[in-house]
Amino acid sequence: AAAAAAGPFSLREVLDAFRRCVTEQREVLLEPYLSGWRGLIRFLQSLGAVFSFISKDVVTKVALLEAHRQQHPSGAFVFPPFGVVFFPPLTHLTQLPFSLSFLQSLGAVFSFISKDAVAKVALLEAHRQQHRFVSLQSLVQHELAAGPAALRARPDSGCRTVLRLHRALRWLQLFLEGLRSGEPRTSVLCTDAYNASLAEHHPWVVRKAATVAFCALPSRDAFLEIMNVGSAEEAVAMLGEAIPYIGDVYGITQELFAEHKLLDLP
Ligand code: 1PX
Repeated sequence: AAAAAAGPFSLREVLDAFRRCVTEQREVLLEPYLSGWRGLIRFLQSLGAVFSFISKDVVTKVALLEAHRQQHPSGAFVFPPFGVVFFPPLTHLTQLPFSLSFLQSLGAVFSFISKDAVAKVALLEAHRQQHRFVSLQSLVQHELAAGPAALRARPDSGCRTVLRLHRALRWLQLFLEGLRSGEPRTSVLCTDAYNASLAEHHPWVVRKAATVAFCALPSRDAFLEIMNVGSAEEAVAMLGEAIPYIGDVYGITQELFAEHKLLDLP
């Protein structure tokens, strides 16, 4: 597993992890659950790397132009303005005025999202190892033993952390379903999936930042390619295989949290 974690992202590995998650007794195993998340995070980090690569490249070019300008103060070229104005509704990045600070802030949004997910996965991994939890069910049972009030008061509980990832898993399920459906505008897919899942749990400023960053997502074809499972047809076929497993994990978790009234843990 350690060796696999070093390679490039592949949807296959995420599919395998979520497939291994659910036991015959309908328990959700924590080890594959967290492996699946690690795979997803690597994907997100590669998106972040693209933005930081682009913005570094722009920084270099801007510096070069600035040097030219200073050398020839009477130079003829006019520099594009660097302010950013957001005009919603946006559906694609090209609708935005070009700006370096905008590119950098997109990179920052994606790295913020992946840092948050990394921190949550690490916290859960620590809980799992400390208590040798095998399943999500045993984690919930253990934390509930102290009483619901004590659980609600803990900002680092496994339950509230799982709940955050659980909501994000719903986003993933919807987004992948959208990709499979054939809709080419990934920004629309991503925004719709987000509005139907995570958005209601996020404050206004996070919703706005996320929605703007979605406009910069790669095309559907690029997504199918980065999934690393072969041709576009093969990628779509694998999505068809993966979505039910993800849906199953989501459904069992949802039921478990509803049963114990944990769906609104602060
Ligand atoms: C082939 C497609 C694969 C796509 C894989 C992408 C993996 C996405 C992983 C997203 C993980 C997001 C976890 C967010 C958890 C969360 O809700 N955290 C918030 C609350 O936490 P707190 O501890 O404070 O209660 C926290 O405030 C963080 C918010 C960050 C903004 C989250 C926006 C998430 C948008 C969904 C991901 C979009 C990624 C686009 C890539 C396709």
